[in-house]
This record gives sequence, structure tokens and C-alpha cells, in this order.
Amino acid sequence: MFTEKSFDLTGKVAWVTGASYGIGFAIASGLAKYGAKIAFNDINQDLVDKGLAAYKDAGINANGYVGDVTNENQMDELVGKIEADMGPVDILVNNAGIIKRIPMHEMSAADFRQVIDIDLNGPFICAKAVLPSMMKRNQGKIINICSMMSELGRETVAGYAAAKGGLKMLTRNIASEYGKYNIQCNGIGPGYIETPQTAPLRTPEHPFNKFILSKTPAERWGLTDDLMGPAVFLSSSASDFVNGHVLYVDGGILAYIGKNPMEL
Ligand code: NAP
Ligand code: GCO
Repeated sequence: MFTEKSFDLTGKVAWVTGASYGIGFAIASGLAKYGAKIAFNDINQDLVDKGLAAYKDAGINANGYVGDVTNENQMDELVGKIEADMGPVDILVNNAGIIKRIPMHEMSAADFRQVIDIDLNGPFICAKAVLPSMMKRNQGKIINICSMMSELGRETVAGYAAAKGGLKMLTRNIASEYGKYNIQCNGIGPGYIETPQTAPLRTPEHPFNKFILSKTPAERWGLTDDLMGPAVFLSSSASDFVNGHVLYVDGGILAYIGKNPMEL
């Protein structure tokens, strides 16, 4: 039943991967504002320490752990640590990810494999690590951070688009296979967001900056704050009948043919 508490995450344990900064940090901060207890991991202790300081500055008492999402043993151990420290994981946000911008004919198979490993195998490994506990408790929320490249291609991002397209289908498959355990798996597809990952594209001289503004009805780059509300919604009981959906938070990019270049 929908009540004023339907967005409340009090007492829930949320694990956000790769969340020392950027989109993951913002999503974790948004979940914390609605009462969730935050666990996050990142690739090394320096990043985890940086994240812990940032969460503390934001008034959030987060638990940080070193772990590589592509390492199944590390992720299984990490889930055990979170459960021992905080309780079972109620909400998993598969956020950790990388991008490599290289023309495909110049991209090595190793580069392609690395992007697929982190951006697609990682979410599989982390979701697999939390599913058994969610199944036992007949409840759980899994949110995969997809992309415009889950729907669209563009030059130089073959590995990333393949990974994010696969992540959209992994989202649908987890929803299909585990919905009977009251587990909802959905995606969030950010548009073009101001984070370190897109910093190279946002320099004043980079043509991509004007291109994105022409493709975005909102005529601005997204902010990580724009992702907090969608994440709270998909983490809460307000979305218990939303499953297998990718919620695009893109300012309207996917709906818009783009401005007439003559008007730019
Ligand atoms: P970001 O600033 O590069 O942050 C990504 C985080 O993931 C970093 O802390 C990174 O650590 C961590 N990470 C990378 N590989 C890891 C691994 N193997 N194990 C654990 N952590 C790892 O990226 P972002 O812009 O915040 O993006 C976060 C997610 O949103 C990504 O999945 C990205 O594809 C997606 N996304 C971003 C945008 C955008 O416009 N920014 C739009 C759509 C989707 P390091 O610092 O060591 O790399
Ligand atoms: C790029 C950008 C995008 C964004 C995001 C868009 O090079 O095209 O980095 O891939 O990161 O994924 O949704």
C-alpha cells in the first residue's frame, strides 16, 4: 500500500560500487538522505579513504571497502564483510565503470575486454553475490547504472556501448528470473553528466560539448544531483511493481532529434 513512508529507506543497507566520487557518490548520498545505511567499495585504499572523507563531510557515516568488482572472490568476501558490519544488503547499485574512447579499428582486444569486464562482468558478479541473501529474505533491489550507450552508438566507444547494451539485457534477465522472490532489478540510464569521466568532453574547445547541448532539450549537462531522486524511487517500496525497466535520466536526449545546426 502506498503511504508517505513508501520512499523511506530507513534501516536498509545499500551497497554502491565504485562510489568514492562521481555518480556513485551522489546516488549513495541520495539514498542516505532517505535513511539508508551506505556501504561502498572502490579499487584501492586511497580512493576509499577519499570517499570516506567526502561522506563524512556530507554528514554520512558510510562504510568503505577496497574491492575490484571484476574479482568474484573479493566481491563474495565483501558481501560477507558488509553483512557482518551492517547487516544483509537490501539495495545494490552497480555503478562502478570505466570507458575507453578509442576508434574500434585501433582498439585492442585487451582494451575491449577490460571495459566489458568492469562494466558488464562486474555487475553480474556483484548481483550474483547478493542474490542468495535477497532470495532467502524474499526482498531486494538491484539497480544497474546503464547509459545512453545502452540504446545508442557513437564513434570510439565500441566496448562501452557493447557493455552497457549488455547491462540493459542483464537488468531485464535478473528481473525475469528473480521477480518471483520479490526482487526488483532496474536500470538508471544517465544522459551526459558532469563527472570526472566526462570531463575530457566538457572542455570549452571540445566540439562534443556543443553537440550534447544541441541534443539535450534541457540545454545543459546533467548534474549528479539529478540522479538522486530516480535512485531513491527505484530503491524504495514505491517501485515494488517496477521491474526490468531502464529509467533514462537524460534531460530528454533520447526523445529529441536535436536542434537544427543552423540555429546553434
Ligand atoms: P567515474 O567518475 O569514472 O567513477 C567511476 C568509479 O568506479 C570510480 O571511483 C572508479 O575508480 C570506480 N571503478 C572503476 N573500475 C572499478 C573496479 N574494477 N572496481 C571497483 N571500482 C571501480 O564515473 P562516473 O561518471 O561517476 O560514472 C559512474 C557510472 O555511471 C559508470 O558505470 C558510468 O559508465 C555510468 N555513466 C556515466 C555517465 C556520465 O555522463 N558520467 C553517463 C551514463 C552512465 P577509479 O577512480 O580507480 O577509476
Ligand atoms: C561518451 C560519454 C558517455 C557518457 C554516458 C552517456 O564518451 O559518450 O562518456 O558514454 O559517459 O555513458 O550516457
